[in-house]
Amino acid sequence: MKSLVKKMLVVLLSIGLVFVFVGCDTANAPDPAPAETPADTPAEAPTEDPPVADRVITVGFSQIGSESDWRIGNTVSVTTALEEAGWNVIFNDANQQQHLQLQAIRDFITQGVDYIVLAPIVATGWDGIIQEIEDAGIPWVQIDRGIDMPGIENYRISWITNNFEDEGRRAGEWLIAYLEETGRMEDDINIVELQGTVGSSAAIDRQRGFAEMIAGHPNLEITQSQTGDFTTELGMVVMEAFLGAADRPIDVLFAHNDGMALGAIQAIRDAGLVPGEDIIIIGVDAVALAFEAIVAGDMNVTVECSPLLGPTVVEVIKAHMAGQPIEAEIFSSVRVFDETLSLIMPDRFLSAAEDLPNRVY
Ligand code: GZL
Repeated sequence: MKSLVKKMLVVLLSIGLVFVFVGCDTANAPDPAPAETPADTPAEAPTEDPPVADRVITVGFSQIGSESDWRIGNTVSVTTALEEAGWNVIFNDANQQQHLQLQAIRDFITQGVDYIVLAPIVATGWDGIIQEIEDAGIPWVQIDRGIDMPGIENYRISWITNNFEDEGRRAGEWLIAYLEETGRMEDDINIVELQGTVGSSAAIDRQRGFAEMIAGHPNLEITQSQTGDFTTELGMVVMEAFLGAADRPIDVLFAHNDGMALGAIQAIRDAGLVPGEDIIIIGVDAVALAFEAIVAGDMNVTVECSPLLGPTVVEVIKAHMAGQPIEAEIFSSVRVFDETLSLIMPDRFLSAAEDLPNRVY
């Protein structure tokens, strides 16, 4: 049943429908503090405003798209949490196009939303719209990927994210441990890399972290690196190209997300090779399908990056409404799941088979 719901959500999201998740009525901007009742107000004065945290607000959520199971999990987490808070949600899926995010945010401003939640597709090109949000006096929360803009931390009320560079480092750390454990650390290892969306901080930082970890081992060489835009379809197409262009056997695939890794696995099979054996497959996100592939032996490892940011978004907005202090940056933890090293180094790596029942995205 859950997969049917997810498929329905994917279909609706993919045609870019703008949803309005209705909590209750009224979209009036909340007064940050309950209005004081003037002393000379007659006894039949209207009842006090409800506590600030109980105010019904309208939140505009600008989401990148529905390009991966991670993204869909992020959308479900955030919209569900906002809806469960009793708030009105205006959701926009920008179909992985920055100009549609900019347009959606301008619409939110025109509609006079009380808060904006933004998941920025790439790190640049936001200076103008952020000034427009500032001029409109609308508080906003940044989630997921980063924005490169001087003083950005002074504009948003918080950034709820993951440490992408650490995810890249952990992927490199796992590969080195695996090669050591399998006696291949002195071999010449040919690595190909499926990058995420060009210009996104998730891709830039994962690439940097991975490269940093293997830098001390010149025999570990990234021979081909190209974007698959975080999608399964492009992951397959680009892996086909890697295989066709390789002048020596490919030993390792480092994919910036599990979705691209799963597409690459299909290309590896089509080339008559055995994924997980002929080519070591490393992914990031820790989506359920990756856990299933690891348990089946088709994939070797996934580095967790949590999309379940919704509850924290609600906490941050409620704290802001109540005038309470808010952390400037909030990171989720990074765990690494496989079905090999976790059996001998349980302090460093976790078993995918054990955690599969817990996966929710
Ligand atoms: C990471 C997120 C990335 C995921 C992809 O926080 O921005 O975008 O790794 C998703 O699956 O498309």
